Amino acid sequence: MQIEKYKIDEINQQHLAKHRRQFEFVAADVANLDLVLQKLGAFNIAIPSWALGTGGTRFGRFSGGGEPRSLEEKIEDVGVIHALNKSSNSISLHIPWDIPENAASIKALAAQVGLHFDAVNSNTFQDQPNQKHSYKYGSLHHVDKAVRKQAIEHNIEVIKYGVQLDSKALSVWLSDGSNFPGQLNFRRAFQNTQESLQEIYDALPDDWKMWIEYKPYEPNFYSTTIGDWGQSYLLASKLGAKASTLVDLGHHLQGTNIEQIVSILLMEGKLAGFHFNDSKYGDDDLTVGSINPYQLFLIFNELVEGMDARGMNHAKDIGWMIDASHNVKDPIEDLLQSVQAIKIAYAQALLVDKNTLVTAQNNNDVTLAQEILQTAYRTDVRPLIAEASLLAGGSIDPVGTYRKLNVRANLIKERGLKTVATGL
Ligand code: PSV
Ligand code: MN
Repeated sequence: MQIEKYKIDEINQQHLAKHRRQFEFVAADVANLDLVLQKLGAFNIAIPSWALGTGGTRFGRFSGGGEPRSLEEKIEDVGVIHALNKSSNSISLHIPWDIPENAASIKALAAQVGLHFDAVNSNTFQDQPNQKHSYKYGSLHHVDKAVRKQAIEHNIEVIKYGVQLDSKALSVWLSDGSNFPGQLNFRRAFQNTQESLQEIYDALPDDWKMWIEYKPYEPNFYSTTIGDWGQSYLLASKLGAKASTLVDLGHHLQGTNIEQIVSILLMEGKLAGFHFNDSKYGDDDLTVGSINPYQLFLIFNELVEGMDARGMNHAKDIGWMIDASHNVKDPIEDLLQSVQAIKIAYAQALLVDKNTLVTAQNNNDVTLAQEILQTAYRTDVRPLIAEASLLAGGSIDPVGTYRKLNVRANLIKERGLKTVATGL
């Protein structure tokens, strides 16, 4: 289904007076208001094709109704999200969960709802039916060259799908690792990974990038071959300028200072982008900003500062993407909340009084430095987000509008109650 703009406008109209009051209150104190609104309007976050169905855990999966049954229906759902928030103009495909059988018609369908294709993701963490070699003991790091070759070929095939869709990046996450001490020669595993990635890298078109994601554990519980940002960075450096490190917020041990990692990667020109989610314990894949919104803000503070230092375009020069999997919520509502949380953190980071912060840092005025960050963080920027959305033709309140329009009930009517989307 598609949401007609007039329906969003009608609902906006009902909330307009209240929105105006709230907007004017916060806008009065925002320096460069037009610039902030313009930046918020330009900011988009890609939606992963595997997040549109209800996610599961290893204990089970409780599917919701009206889940997309095909790539076409996933594109429709992202179209719904984008119509509401005007900040989700691309979709990221995981191959082979979502194979674009007819790229031209898939591209045309996406374009109809204002979407294009973000990075394509390879999958060598699961065995597929009829696959010759198993990935039980890894893929690109495998001791057997034949397994590595199969995984390399899969990645090259994914690039080919991406080229047909005008994607510009291959996102690689490997589950390769070991479960027990002694299982693996770390050095060999790393070297095999590097050699395999090099072959994939050599197959990248000139204007493509390779994003290398790291993760400390799971599904392997003793070691992961690309376990942290250092290992990813090392690989990306050896591979060359097209390769860089992708930060998934859930892929850190508790207490890790992610914002510092982001700052250093950015300084080195090796920050590819993000998989946004939130977590309390491990890779929980919870709604962005639902557990630790302050950390999200601190990450965005480093991003804005670091990107400005390098003269980068906030909207375009980093890959922004959600990677969440919701077990109990309506996936579309959850994604709307995630995008909203990201925009809130971004807007707050744009409000940081940078000049005064630099002076405070140079004077070792710790108290003032903290005050400056927390003043920005404690500003209710939601009316700024709503205004930017309104200006772009979206909704003042995406989740509220989604509910008022009974989108899920319509999807259930259209697709049925018992549908299951591809993904984990
Ligand atoms: C692995 O946990 C991961 O973060 C990778 O990005 C995968 O592609 C994705 O999740 C699969 O859900
Ligand atoms: Mn991820």
